[in-house]
Amino acid sequence: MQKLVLKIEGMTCGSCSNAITARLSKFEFTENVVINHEDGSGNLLVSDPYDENKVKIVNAINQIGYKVIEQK
Ligand SMILES: [Cu+2]
Repeated sequence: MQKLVLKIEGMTCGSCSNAITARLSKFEFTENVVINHEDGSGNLLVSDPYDENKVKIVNAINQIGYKVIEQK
């Protein structure tokens, strides 16, 4: 597992962070998903293949109406 740290734009309340958490938790390659709407952060663990899975995660967030502006 590798740690993925995201900066996400567009969250305004707890429902937003819950929606992203629920979406990312559906993936079988994610663990310990923690999304915070107050500072726009996302922290999670991602299993291999890391780069490929990271793209899926970023796309999933963008598809439900938020925007990933930074990832590391
Ligand atoms: Cu909200």
